Amino acid sequence: MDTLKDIAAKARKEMQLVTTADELEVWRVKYLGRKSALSSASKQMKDMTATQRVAYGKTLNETKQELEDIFSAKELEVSVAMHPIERSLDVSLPFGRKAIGHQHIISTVQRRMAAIFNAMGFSVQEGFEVESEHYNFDALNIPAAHPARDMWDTFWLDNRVLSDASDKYLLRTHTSPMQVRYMEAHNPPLRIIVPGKCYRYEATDASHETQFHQLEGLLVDQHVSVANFKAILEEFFKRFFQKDLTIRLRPSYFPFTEPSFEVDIRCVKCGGKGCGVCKQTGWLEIMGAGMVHQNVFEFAGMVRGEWQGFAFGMGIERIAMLKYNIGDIRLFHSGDLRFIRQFR
Ligand code: FA5
Repeated sequence: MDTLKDIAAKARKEMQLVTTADELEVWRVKYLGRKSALSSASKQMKDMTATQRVAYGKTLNETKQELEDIFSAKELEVSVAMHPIERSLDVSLPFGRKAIGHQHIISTVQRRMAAIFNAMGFSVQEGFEVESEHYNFDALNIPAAHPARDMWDTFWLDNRVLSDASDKYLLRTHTSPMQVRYMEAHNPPLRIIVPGKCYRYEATDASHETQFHQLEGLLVDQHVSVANFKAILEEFFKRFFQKDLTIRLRPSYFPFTEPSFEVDIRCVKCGGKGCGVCKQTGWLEIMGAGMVHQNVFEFAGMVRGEWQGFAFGMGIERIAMLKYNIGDIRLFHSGDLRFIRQFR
């Protein structure tokens, strides 16, 4: 027993002098190795009586445990000394910039547009990306087999996965379905905008995507004219592009507006002189619009002839492309961080 105590005392004393990994290894071999004093001491047990062996074995194990503990503690101490960074951690130091996400350019543009319309009294409404055939087409005066349906190449959904199979479902091709949905639930006068994602089953190119965003607008009151529409839109574009811009209306056709127009703005790049962006015409086609068709009021449950209104639908990506001089619509959803990070 005395030998074990001596070994432990000597080992503790020598450990106080250990400062390097090499010295620690020498200590380990001497006190915990196969040929250590402790190992030789354990061999003496074979000459002891059973009672002595129990007591000796207990002290031997305790001594061994103690030496292993002081070895582990010193090992940690030596390792920290070898890696001073861990020991000298200064929590007040500034840390490296973490890469965090930010708003996507489409969201930024959409919010900017919404803020401008908000200031002009329009509230923001959200529709449904999965729409019924009724709201996307029929209630907008586009019955089945109407040739105008060809204007909106549609992703149809498999009805078997939907519980209510009485209507056909699709991914909305435009934000216009919210016109009827909103008018069914609210009485005029009303002013809303509906920003949101739309889908079309069509080939992609620099200005067409299968998935894009529109911002719908609807104003209904007792006396609304095309002049009101033009004034509001001109004001919107002035505020959005922060320039005085001229807009013009060209006759067009949408089954849910009468009359219908395409809206062009004076080219934001060249101011009308003609450039690559406006294909030398001086004008940029920016959206479809018109005076709400009385059939649409009727579909929404209102009395024919009682109300007037205008509606419009503009492509958010197309407007963003003009504002930020972006040459290809496919960049928005490319996931290319070099593009996305420019709009931080
Ligand atoms: C419509 O979708 C009508 N619902 C707009 C409307 C609303 C007319 C209210 C009258 C009253 P159009 O198919 O032209 O119209 O689309 C409107 C705008 O959406 C286009 O001017 C364009 O800016 C954008 N757009 C249409 N298709 C795509 C596409 N594939 N990729 C990107 N933008 C598109």
